[in-house]
Amino acid sequence: MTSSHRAALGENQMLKLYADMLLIRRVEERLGRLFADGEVPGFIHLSIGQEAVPVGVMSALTADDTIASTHRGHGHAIAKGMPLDGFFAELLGCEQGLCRGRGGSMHVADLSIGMLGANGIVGAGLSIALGSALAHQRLRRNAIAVAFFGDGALGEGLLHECLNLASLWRLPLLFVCENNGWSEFSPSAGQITFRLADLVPAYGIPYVASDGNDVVAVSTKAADIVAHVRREGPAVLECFTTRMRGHYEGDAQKYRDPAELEALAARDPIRIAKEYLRRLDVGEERLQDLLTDIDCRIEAAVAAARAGSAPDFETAKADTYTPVDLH
Ligand SMILES: Cc1ncc(C[n+]2csc(CCOP(=O)(O)OP(=O)(O)O)c2C)c(N)n1
Ligand SMILES: [Mg+2]
Repeated sequence: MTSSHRAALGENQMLKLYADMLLIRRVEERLGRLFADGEVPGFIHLSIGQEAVPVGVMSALTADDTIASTHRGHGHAIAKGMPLDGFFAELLGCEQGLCRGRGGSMHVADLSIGMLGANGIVGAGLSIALGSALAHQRLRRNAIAVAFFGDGALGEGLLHECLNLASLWRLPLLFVCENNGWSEFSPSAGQITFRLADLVPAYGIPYVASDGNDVVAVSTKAADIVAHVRREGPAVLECFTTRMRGHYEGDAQKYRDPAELEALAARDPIRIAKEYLRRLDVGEERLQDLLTDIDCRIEAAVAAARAGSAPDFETAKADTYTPVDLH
């Protein structure tokens, strides 16, 4: 990124990026506490440390664009504009949730905002986004699709199929790899023998890398590459980022070097964004007001979700099993 790019972001734009990241951070910190208190059914995977990727990419999208996400999908959902009430109600397994409590953390979706769903299957969002991009193209919509995926998906055959088809059909599809160096409890370097930067040229589509913890870098690169996808077809953006928490909440991370964990604070995307704001002379008081406002919105959504009701057993069962006549 050039210095002119850095200078191009004014106070209001920078504050918006910061606020969007802070919202994700505070939502996930709140979720972490709710999970520890036993209020969230199932597992949750927090994206703390990776907020600059969804916020930076979403800053280049329109409401008509669609995204498909991963098991670590809260940040994508919120950055795309998912309403907090429906989000928390879904995470708490309530009928009032966006998927009536059937999806939960790993399958939260909201088609009305183009969020096609988090997904518990590694790599599955790739083909969902590809289908959405095909629909955009065939129906001549002025929209693109974005597939978020982790570095763990680099070992999946589906990635090859999607890169190949997207290139063949010149689909309006942006592949966004969130490379946090980990796949569950194993360093990706021990599982993946190639670099995405070396693979992508074989498909004849552009590849761009970004510091995934610097929201200015991500948003600047996303603006350029999204413009390319709208004009010409598929591209890949790889964001190098940091998973600041365990693979899932409750993961003690004994497999991680304490020195690596200690070094994470310096790479915190919220801290990096704050430095930009300080350089723009945005005062601490303004940031404090922002935080208070975000926390109020979150508490209101949590209270509403707690007042929600569990799905009715019969309808939940009907949504889960298809009656089969065995005779
Ligand atoms: C097809 C499939 N294989 C294996 C798993 C088990 N699994 C869940 S998360 C994960 C690691 C994913 O790593 P990555 O894609 O880098 O995402 P990250 O957790 O780092 O965000 C694995 C192997 C799965 N959910 N789906
Ligand atoms: Mg990973």
